[in-house]
Amino acid sequence: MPADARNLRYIIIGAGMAGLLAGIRLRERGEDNFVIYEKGDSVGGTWRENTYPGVACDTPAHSYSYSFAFNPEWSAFYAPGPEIRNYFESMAERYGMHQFIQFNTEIGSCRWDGERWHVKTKDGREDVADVLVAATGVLHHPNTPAIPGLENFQGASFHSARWDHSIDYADKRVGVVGNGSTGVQIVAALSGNVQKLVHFQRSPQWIMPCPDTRYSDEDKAAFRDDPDRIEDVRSGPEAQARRGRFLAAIIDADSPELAEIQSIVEKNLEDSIRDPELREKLRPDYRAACKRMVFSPNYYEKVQDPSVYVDTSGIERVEANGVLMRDGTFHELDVLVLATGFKADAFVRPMTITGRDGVDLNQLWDVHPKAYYAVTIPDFPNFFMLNGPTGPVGNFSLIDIAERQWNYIEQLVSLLREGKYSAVAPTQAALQTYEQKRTEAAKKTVFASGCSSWYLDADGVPQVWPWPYEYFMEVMDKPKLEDYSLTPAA
Ligand code: NA7
Repeated sequence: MPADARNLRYIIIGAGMAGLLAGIRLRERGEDNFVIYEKGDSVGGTWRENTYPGVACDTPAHSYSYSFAFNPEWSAFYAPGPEIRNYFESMAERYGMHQFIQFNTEIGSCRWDGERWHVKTKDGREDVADVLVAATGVLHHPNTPAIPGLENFQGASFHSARWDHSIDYADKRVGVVGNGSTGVQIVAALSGNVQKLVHFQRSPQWIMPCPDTRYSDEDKAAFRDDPDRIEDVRSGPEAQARRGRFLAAIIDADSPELAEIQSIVEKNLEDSIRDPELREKLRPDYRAACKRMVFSPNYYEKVQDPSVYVDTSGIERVEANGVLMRDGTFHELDVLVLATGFKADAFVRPMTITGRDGVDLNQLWDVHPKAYYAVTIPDFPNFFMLNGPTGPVGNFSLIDIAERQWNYIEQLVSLLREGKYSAVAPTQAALQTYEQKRTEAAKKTVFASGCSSWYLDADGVPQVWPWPYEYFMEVMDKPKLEDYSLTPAA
């Protein structure tokens, strides 16, 4: 136990990448008065839930690793989902996290009583803490589409994050609704491995080609022997150039960088799709990177397999044995996969979080979720979010983001540990200024250049970090205490 003036108790919600990070960091400084509540039965969050064929992370594996726990054993430049899940399980093991995690425990509500957080689990248990950390993930609650007749389908139908592994797909006619990163990965993986595959696309997606690089035993040995090689993949000149180009492109839709990305994805489409009719079906009418960029080494190749049909004519309704399209085409199907994304504005919800003087987070977030620099909220003292609303999300490593946010949180928490203050929360004015600046900048990003996506709120404003990543690094480096209201300890 560190020799702090105050021995704080912490509650962390979620044992995915970010919750484990918080636990590991606390443990590292000798803290043991904390618990991680996890509603699932194992660690890994999104990598535990998404087990569909082809699941992989589109951030390079060496970047999608904790900065303090490189993994020379990644099998590929883009790691497959099961390997990432194993990585987090091994992290939980290595850093002794299991003793702190309570699995199968869903939190129902959290209430600030003026001094501490009172947390109630769905099964009726109660706990109290000085500090509450929400590490509940970004894309977590499946979005079930309102497609007429979906409930009448007699075959197997499920969301991509609830993959049914009991089915032998080889002799099945499978439909996949949705062509975000998930739908594209599923179709590429199932193509040629099922009897018939229909990919239902409401809006086409630009596809960024990416290398399908597998690491050989020699590569892994080299990474093992020289961690600088890993550092180079994470932040060497190539990584910096890639990140820099992408960043410049998203924050300015008129930048030469976006023009370059546009020409890459257009060339990918022209060079890869032979049939002109299919090529036009797959050609978006909005700019590259407006929707979250889909990376794929093989979707265009796989979608041209004779067993695959891309239907863009719009779903009229689902019937007992298939899907009827608006142009009258009927696709008889045995399985219907809903790769239809997530409720991206849920964050900690549906938990009830009640702050100072009974302020309800759900009401505060009625229009859209807000948080000061994505981490803290006025009237919710000692409450911190990892990968909360308006943080950088598009195609960056969420691990790097969470690590920087933890560094920031850690500095605020240290004010409590020192015993001078009992509560810390940003001021309303600080959040307002942040939101105003952010909204103005967000309207200029490529995400607002004319497409629908899960980045946009009801008014069409992107709920994202609209500035350079360097600025995020800078603000996470040191909290501006003048933007915080600090309650002196009694
Ligand atoms: P996304 O990127 O939100 O994609 C969802 C897809 O589902 C997208 O193609 C949608 O079409 C489609 N969709 C959603 N509702 C419907 C209905 N009602 N009818 C037809 N099609 C529909 O989710 P993903 O799971 O692919 O990816 C989520 C993130 O996971 C990804 O960005 C990475 O961060 C990892 P639309 O484009 O809206 O026309």
